[in-house]
Amino acid sequence: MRSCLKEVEVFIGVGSNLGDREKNITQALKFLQDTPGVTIEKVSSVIETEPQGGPPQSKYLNRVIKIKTTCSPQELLRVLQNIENRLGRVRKERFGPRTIDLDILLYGERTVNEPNLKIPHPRMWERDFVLTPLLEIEPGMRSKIEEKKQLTKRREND
Ligand code: A4P
Ligand code: MG
Repeated sequence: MRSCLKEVEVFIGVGSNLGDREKNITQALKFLQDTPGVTIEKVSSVIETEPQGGPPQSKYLNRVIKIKTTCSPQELLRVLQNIENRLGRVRKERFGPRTIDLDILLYGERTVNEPNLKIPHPRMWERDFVLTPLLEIEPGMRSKIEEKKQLTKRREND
């Protein structure tokens, strides 16, 4: 049964580097828009980015969106994975090329640390392909982003 939750602001990272990348992203947003309990609030510009990590692969298109949702974190993960599957996502190798990748970046102020779900997304603070579009749609997050970036850099240098 669907849990009765109040609406929460959530940021989602969207990436594609296989097939018709723009079409994949547009279709993913349409599926998300059609999901009960999900309202798309803001959509960043699309940026083309060099792949980070994984095997040699082609460039990504990335964007970040802000939604409001009554879905719990686990329900939202299922919704996103269902959309990835509908768009033909095949999971072969970690960080490998993909028609679409939908990651939950932030879910309100909540921290989730479950085997299949970590929020905030563990690698978001070191990724410009996430932070640049996030800042575009949520400029109020600048100081939080700077603080987290510094923390990540310090940890890397330790
Ligand atoms: N999972 C845990 N936490 C989350 C979360 N917050 N949101 C689990 C979504 N999923 C989460 O993901 C693997 C597992 O992560 C899922 O089963 C879920 O239970 P996946 O999407 O199946 O596989 P993946 O994407 O290859 O792994 P992962 O760890 O999600 O990779 P990333 O960190 O998403 O990195 N370079 C550029 N320029 N642009 C990109 O978009 N993306 C990646 C993928 C690498 N390099 C990139 C880009
Ligand atoms: Mg992913």
